[in-house]
Amino acid sequence: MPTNLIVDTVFAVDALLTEDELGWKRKARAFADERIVPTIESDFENEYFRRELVAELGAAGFLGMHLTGYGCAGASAVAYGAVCLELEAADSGWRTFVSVQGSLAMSAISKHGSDEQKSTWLPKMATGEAIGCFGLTEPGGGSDPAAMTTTAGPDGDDWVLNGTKRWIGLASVADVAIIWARDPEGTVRGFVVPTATTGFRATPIEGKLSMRSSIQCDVTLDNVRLPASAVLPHARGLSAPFSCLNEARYGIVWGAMGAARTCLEAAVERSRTREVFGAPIGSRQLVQAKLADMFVEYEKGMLLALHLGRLKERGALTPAQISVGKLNNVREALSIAHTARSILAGDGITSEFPVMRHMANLESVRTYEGTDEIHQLVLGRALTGIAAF
Ligand code: TGC
Repeated sequence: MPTNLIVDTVFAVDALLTEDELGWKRKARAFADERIVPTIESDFENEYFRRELVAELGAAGFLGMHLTGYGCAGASAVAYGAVCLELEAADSGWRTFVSVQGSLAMSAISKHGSDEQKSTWLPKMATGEAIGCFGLTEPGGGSDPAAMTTTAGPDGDDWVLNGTKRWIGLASVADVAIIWARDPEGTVRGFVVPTATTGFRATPIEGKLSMRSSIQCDVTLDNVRLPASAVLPHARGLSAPFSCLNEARYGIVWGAMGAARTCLEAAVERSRTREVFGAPIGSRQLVQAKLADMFVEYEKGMLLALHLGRLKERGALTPAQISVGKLNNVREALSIAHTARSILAGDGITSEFPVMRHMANLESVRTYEGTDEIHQLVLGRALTGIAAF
């Protein structure tokens, strides 16, 4: 069976996309197949971030593609989701790159920045000439950004930043960091920080067994002095960084289904070709039951992603709805990866198949941008009106 037959059956999700959206999807799939898949196993093994792909992602128009103006494509939410799907079908690390660049760093500037900040950074970030990162999370409170201790103190016309951030994607290769810090009144403010600024230091976190083709860092801000023009003028309070997290979480809803699809395809292919007890394992009812359950969850996840995308295009997507998508699709993608690994048996733990790599990556995806538990609590609050954080 051709591998893409799976996606074209049952609910025919591709048939629900516009020609423009299908064009983006095909372009991303070709990019993933030609530029990521051939080297991803060794890059993952060697913890190698393939820097040259950044400009190629920019040339393809994927960086900040859902934004409008300043060199960005102004594509639909579904087109962006479809690109996330195809990139993550190759590896979560590269979907993460596109998310950090477009959904977090560029979105922060686009939503909350001045005209000068937009014209300085967005065109360069859209082409990949400049890499951005997003410094929100701190060592003392990943799930609780309100526990933020990084400070921004005014000093004459300047601001001076002090503090530490953790798990900041791409920070050590970034040209610009969006840093969130508290001002003396306790209000969370955002700052556009060129990473060459004295006092900014990013150190890659070592020993990761997940997202190994990507980079996550500890960041220290030691008396980082910035001009008044560095503050994001339209960002006040935690709702500003959360508005960017909404964008990134939305991309994950789609991306996770890409990882799931690759695992499902590997399991289907194996079930047709691997013979045990004198017959293909796919002829066994137990294996077919597993495949059917994986497939049902994959198709449901795709329909959920598409529904959220259409809501987003109408400006009607709520944070609670995004939580449904992030919680469900990552949880089910991980379950699909686990089941695929069981169908592949011992070979499933090797890098001959992409399944274990996706499974390891999805553990990170399950944790960042709001853990399962955080999204359960967001939904618990939406249902009961009671916050149980
Ligand atoms: P609370 O502190 O009471 O509210 C603060 C303000 O934020 C508003 N808000 C939102 N606004 C827009 N979208 C959302 N999703 C929002 N969630 C909250 C809220 O209305 C309030 O506004 P205002 O105007 O009243 O001040 O926060 P809360 O009680 O609403 O939320 C608590 C909780 C636990 C849900 C929230 O803290 C949360 O989502 N925690 C998880 C944080 C998280 O996802 N962290 C991961 C960050 S990942 C990352 O930084 C980059 S990973 C990629 C990489 O760099 O590699």
